[in-house]
Amino acid sequence: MTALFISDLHLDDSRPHITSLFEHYLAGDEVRQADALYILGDLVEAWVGDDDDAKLPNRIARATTAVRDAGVPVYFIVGNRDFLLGETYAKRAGMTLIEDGAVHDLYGTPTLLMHGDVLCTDDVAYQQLRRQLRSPEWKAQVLAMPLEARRTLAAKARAESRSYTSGADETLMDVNADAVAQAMHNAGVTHLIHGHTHRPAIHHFQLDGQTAERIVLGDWYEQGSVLRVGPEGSQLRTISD
Ligand code: LP5
Repeated sequence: MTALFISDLHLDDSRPHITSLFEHYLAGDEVRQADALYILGDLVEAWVGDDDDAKLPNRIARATTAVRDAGVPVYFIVGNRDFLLGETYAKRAGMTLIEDGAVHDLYGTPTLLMHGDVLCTDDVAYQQLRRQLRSPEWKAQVLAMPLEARRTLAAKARAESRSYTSGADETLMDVNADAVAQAMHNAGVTHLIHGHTHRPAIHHFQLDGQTAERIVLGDWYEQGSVLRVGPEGSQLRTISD
C-alpha cells in the first residue's frame, strides 16, 4: 500500500534524459503497483495551453494515461509553471485535477497537498504576479492569443523570472513558517506535502500543541525525486536511470 508523490519535473525538450526518466519511472512496478500517483505541480517547464501541439504534451499524456489504465489514479495540482493546464488536457492525460490545498486521507492521516508557491508569502513581488496570472480574466485573455505568441510570452516570462530569482534572497524564496502553520491550522491537519522550493526535506515541528510534519518534494533537474507514503511512514528519495 503506497501513494507516490512527485513535483517540479520541469519537463522540457532541453532535458531529454529527464523526460525519459519520467516515462521509465511511470512504466515501472513501483508506480504500477501504487494506490495513487500525485503530481504536485510544475510537471513541465512552461505550459502555454491545452491546445499545445508540441510533442512533449503527447508523450506525457501517453505515460500518465498508461498509469491510469493500469488502475492507478493520477492526481494533479497545477504549479506556477503549468497553471494554464486545464480539464481538456487532464482528461486526455487520464489525470484528475485537484485543488491546491486539497486534503486527502493517506492511510488514516489527513494530509494537506499543495504546490507550495502560495506559502512563499515573503516573496511579495511573486505573490502580486501570482494574483494577476491566476485571475480568470487574465487567463482567458492569454489563452485567446495565438499559440506562437503564447510561446514567445512564456519564454520572456521565464527569462524575467530567472533574472529575478538569481538576484533574490534565498530565504525570501522559501516558505514562510507562519503561512505554513496558518494553512495547516485552517485545513485542520498535522501533515503537509508540497513542492516548488526545490528543497527536499522532511520537517518536524510543533503545531497547536501537536507534532506536525511538512514534507518538501525535490525537483527533477539532475535526477528524479520521489516520495513514497504508506501506512508505515514516508520515504523521500532520489532516482536516476
Ligand atoms: O519559476 P521560477 O522558479 O523561475 O520562479 C518562481 C517565480 N516566478 C514565476 C514566473 C514563471 O517562472 C514564469 C513562467 C511561467 C510559464 C508558464 C506561463 C505561460 C503563460 C504564458 C502563455 C501566454 O512563477 C518567482 C519566485 C520563485 O518561483 C520562487 O518562489 O521568486 O517569482 C518571480 O520571478 C517574481 C517576479 O516578479 C516575476 C517577474 C517576471 C515575470 C513576468 C511575467 C509576465 C507575465 C507573462 C506571462 C507569464
